Amino acid sequence: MSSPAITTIRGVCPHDCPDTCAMKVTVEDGRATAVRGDPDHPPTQGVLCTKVSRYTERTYHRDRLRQPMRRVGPKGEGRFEPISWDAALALAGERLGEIARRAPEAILPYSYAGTMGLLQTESIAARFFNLIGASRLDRTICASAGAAALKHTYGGNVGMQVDFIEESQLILIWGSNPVASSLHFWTRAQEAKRRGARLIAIDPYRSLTAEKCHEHIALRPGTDGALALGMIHLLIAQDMIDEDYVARHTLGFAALAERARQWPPARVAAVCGIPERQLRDLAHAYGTVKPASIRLNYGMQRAYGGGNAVRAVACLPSLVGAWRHRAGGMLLSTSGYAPVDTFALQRPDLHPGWPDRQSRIINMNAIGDALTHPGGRVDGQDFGPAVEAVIVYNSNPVAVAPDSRKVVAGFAREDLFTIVLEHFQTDTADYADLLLPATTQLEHFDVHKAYGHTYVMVNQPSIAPLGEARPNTEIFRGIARAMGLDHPLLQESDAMLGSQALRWSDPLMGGADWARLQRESWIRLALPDAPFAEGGFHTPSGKCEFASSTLAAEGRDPLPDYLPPRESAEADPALAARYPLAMISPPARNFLNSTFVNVDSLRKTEPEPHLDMHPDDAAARGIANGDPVRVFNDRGSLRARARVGDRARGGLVVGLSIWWRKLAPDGRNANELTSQALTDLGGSASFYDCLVEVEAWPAGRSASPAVKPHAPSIVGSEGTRRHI
Ligand SMILES: Nc1nc2c(c(=O)[nH]1)N[C@H]1C(S)=C(S)[C@@H](COP(=O)(O)OP(=O)(O)OC[C@H]3O[C@@H](n4cnc5c(=O)[nH]c(N)nc54)[C@H](O)[C@@H]3O)O[C@H]1N2
Ligand SMILES: Nc1nc2c(c(=O)[nH]1)N[C@H]1C(S)=C(S)[C@@H](COP(=O)(O)OP(=O)(O)OC[C@H]3O[C@@H](n4cnc5c(=O)[nH]c(N)nc54)[C@H](O)[C@@H]3O)O[C@H]1N2
Ligand code: SF4
Ligand SMILES: [Mo]
Repeated sequence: MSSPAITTIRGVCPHDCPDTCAMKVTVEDGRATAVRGDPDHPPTQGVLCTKVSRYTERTYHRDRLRQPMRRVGPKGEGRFEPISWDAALALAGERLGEIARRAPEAILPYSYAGTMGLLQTESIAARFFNLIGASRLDRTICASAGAAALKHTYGGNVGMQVDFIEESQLILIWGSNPVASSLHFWTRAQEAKRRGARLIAIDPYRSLTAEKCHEHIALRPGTDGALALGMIHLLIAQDMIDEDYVARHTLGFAALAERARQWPPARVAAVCGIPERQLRDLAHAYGTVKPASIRLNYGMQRAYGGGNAVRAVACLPSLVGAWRHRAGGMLLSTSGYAPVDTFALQRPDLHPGWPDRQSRIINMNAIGDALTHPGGRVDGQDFGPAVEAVIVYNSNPVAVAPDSRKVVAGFAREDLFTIVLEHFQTDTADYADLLLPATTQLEHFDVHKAYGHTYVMVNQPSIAPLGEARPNTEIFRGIARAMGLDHPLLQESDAMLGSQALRWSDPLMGGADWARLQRESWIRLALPDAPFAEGGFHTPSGKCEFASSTLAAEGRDPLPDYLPPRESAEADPALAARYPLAMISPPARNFLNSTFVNVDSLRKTEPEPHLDMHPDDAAARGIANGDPVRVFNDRGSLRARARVGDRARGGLVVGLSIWWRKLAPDGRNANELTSQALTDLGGSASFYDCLVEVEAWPAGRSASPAVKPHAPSIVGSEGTRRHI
């Protein structure tokens, strides 16, 4: 008997996580048996998180989709029958071809970051949608408020490098829970702590991270802009400004100082709901301890004023000259450094109207409204054609998009032609007409950049596709062929796409070429350790723009300000009187958005949806720890189990996310309650700008127990939702 052939293949974790780990995949006789962190890749340091350590469990999961399927039952019920690839592609080609000839903008792509690979996201798919002139999707569900803020302040998604965090003496972890969502940053922050650094968490929730920091500032959600302006006020008032750095490398200091004068400590403390002493201590520490770094993340970006809040925080490192040191500055995203050749990958010039007449843009956060819109002119605005076909890949909108009731109503339209490319039969897949099996990262090739470190990387496939699964690129090539589109750019191979993915001549590539990247698996971008020590921001002025020239050119307020959440006592007292509690729904540690929720061993760690509540809020409603509760607002309602304790500050409830609706006891998740309203900058989602009320679920109401999984949702003429 010969021993099994064992090989190790180098890959990349594809998930929407700043850490973008390098993986080593052990393959025995064609089967992946283990996935480990690569010890040689500096950001990974040999460690993967719990979720991805289980990647083989997910890959070979009994429910993996292995063949194309066609819907046989009503939409939402999730009943399918297998069909051949030829038949599936012919069906897709026929339906899409007919719509594309008549009204190309009636076709809508819907995708996000199920994988972050440059090829399996927007390469052939983008070329295909460009060529047919489909509607364009504004991919704003996550990071666009912060991205817009960084663009107006630093000129792009750029910041300090994670590699030097352990040398920081002060780390503000602001709107971020890296223990759950950026493990490798957290490892470095702990090293800094061992070396004497002070860690301060700024978060309305005592997260797994906040509980491990030296201090926790539990401000009211959505008030970060006021906190940052208060810090600016004190830094200036107490002479803690690096005047030389400000004079040489920033724009608009006098105007910013004037704005900050309106934010004295007492006002800030009242708005943020924190003791004034806490603000004073924070400003003093930030103004005196060097080097100081800020790990800013998405918490604050999910409320209306999120863009302005990020702008205000982003001013801080320049005010104190933190950028002078490689362990100082701010890290929100580093994705703007990598010289990705987006034009080559996506070929916007394939669009029939290029460059003057582009297709309409639909904001992905408003998918509920877009799919339920009749089309044409409504309230004086021309929407264009109603959406007739949607192609979903790398995303699970029925679970993750806000205002589920509308999203479900849209996807439930019998006249909507829906294709879903997936690994699993997700909540969204239940509404597909055609469900097409996609390969996982172990089965396909890809090229990656990261948003939490500064390496570009290559993922080699380690196993053959499971069943009949195909890479997204190949599925789009097939759909194009079935529509009779024979443009050669739609048939380029993944290897060819990989060779085009980066601008090799960019100085940041340090002379590396495609052959070297493939040989070495990753390349560190050739950045200076402290990229803005001598200014050189990517803005039009080359300076850190406190007063933004680009915002001024758009006729908007050039300075950062505090804009209260739309759903707050400040902005809407009447609504706050009816729904006095703010709800946030940040990521659960062992899920990755809605990915992994169906992996049994991980779901065991989050056995059911919980709602964290402060003891005062619970007592006022007669709710005890462990009680079932109903959470509701005008958009919908949801059931969860109360977890009463000191994690949520008063006035706040927290439901960790993102559950698959059909795996939750009542067939719903937090997005039943969230709204489609957009943020101030970047048109981002405002998941955490959400007022609710909570009540004890009346005892003995066993007539409304768990709803049967797969239950479709119907929206009646009054907009009321019921399950059948
Ligand atoms: N395990 C795991 N990791 C993930 C994900 C996941 O689902 N699970 N998702 C990935 C994705 S897509 C993203 S975008 C990132 C997200 O990464 P992070 O932004 O770090 O997300 P969270 O870990 O939820 O941390 C956000 C924190 O902000 C807090 N917060 C909420 N509202 C506010 C506010 O108004 N102000 C302040 N200061 N804080 C607030 C929340 O309580 C939470 O603790 O994580 C990625 N990594
Ligand atoms: N209430 C609430 N809602 C939220 C958030 C929140 O904090 N609270 N967070 C928001 C954020 S930050 C984000 S980024 C979004 C995330 O929303 P999504 O990007 O939709 O992320 P996932 O839920 O992980 O779904 C990704 C899907 O892509 C599939 N997939 C993975 N790889 C591939 C592939 O190669 N091919 C194909 N065809 N499919 C693949 C996976 O199986 C998975 O079902 O959710 C947002 N929604
Ligand atoms: S999800 Fe993040 S921490 Fe986990 S393996 Fe992937 S990149 Fe690393
Ligand atoms: Mo995200």
